[in-house]
Amino acid sequence: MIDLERLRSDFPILSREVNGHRLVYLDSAATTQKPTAVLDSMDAYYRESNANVHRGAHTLSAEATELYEGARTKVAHFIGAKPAQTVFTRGTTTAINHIAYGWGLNHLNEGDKIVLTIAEHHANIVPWQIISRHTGAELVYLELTDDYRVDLNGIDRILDDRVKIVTFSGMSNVTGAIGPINLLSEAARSVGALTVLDGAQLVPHHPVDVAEFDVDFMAFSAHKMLGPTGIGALWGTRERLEEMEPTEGGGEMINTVDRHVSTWAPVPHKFEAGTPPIAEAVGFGAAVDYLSAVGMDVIAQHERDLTRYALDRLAEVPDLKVYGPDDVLLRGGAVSFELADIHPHDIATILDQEGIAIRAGHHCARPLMQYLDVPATARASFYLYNIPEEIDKLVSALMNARRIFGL
Ligand code: 7TS
Repeated sequence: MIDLERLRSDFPILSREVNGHRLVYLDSAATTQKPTAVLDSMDAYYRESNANVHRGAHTLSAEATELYEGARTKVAHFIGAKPAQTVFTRGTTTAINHIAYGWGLNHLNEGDKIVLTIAEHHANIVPWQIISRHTGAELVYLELTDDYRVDLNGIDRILDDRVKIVTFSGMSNVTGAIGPINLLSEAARSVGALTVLDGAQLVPHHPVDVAEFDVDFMAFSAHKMLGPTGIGALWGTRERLEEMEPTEGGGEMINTVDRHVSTWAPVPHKFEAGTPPIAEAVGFGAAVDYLSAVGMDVIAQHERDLTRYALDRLAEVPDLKVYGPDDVLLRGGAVSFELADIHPHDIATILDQEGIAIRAGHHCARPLMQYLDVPATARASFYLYNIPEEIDKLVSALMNARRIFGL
């Protein structure tokens, strides 16, 4: 059990007011709030140890390097991985771009196929479209079942030896649906394709041991798991990271540089050109420390309880339709919905008047919106600091929205 009152007091922003109401933050799928431990770690780094990493022999530089590499070790261990296979990136988007440009561009050819699901975030669609334009490889989409899960029916017809990459999210930022990670990676293996797991929504909310997934790459973002913006990670198998080309050249990523040729530093540094986001890495390390101290199992259970409560309470609101599975074992706490024919942006604006932050829009998943045949949805999303009272406030604000629209 989480002592929620105590935990919430670790997040200074949760006690602020918005439009005369105590903030109800239900937009953690977009980005999460930050505990004091994360803020303090970054502040202390700048106040006490600020220097560039992997360079000068002076004390501060050594301290900064130790903090930066120490953060890598923390983040790697958080997902059951080795630091040498954990690359710091700007976030999930950059991590997937590294794979697309670093691997895809050099290994894909005309006639090859990239298989993805219709529920992907643009971060896991657009880089592949660009690579497809460069290489002639074709994008093939898996669609969804009636309960918004990836439809594996007919996957045998789709998967053949032209498929080189199968890429999918661990949890949808729109429907909240989880997986099926292992079924997709097994299917991909059976035709020799490599697998990319977009862990942006999975890693923050579930215990993840990457060794339990038979995937080649996994990407995630610090800011969705209590850490700062501007940093995330790309995990890969040693073999794939070795065969991947660097996508950015510059300082830090080289072994030798001559006039016309250079050789690369070993992985993970090969992919970290330039001065890295050092304070952000420190904050990322503090974030995973915080999550581990609470316990990822405990967090996942808390979110399942909250999501169950939210789905039951939302079912009381007339004309409200949820786009996502109902079984909380098959889904996480991103709950997309529509309310009668009120535009999601109007819902979000009305809720904001009561201090309630939700997201409305296409959630960077336009192909999914087209597939669901909606222009946009409203989305409430939960994290470890949310409480049932906040869901009650959401529901009464939605009832209020109905009244405002004369329903
Ligand atoms: N993949 C998924 C599944 C996501 O939810 C997001 C961000 C990304 C990739 C991209 O992550 P970034 O950190 O590189 O931007 N999702 C959202 C969202 O749902 N609302 O705002 C950002």
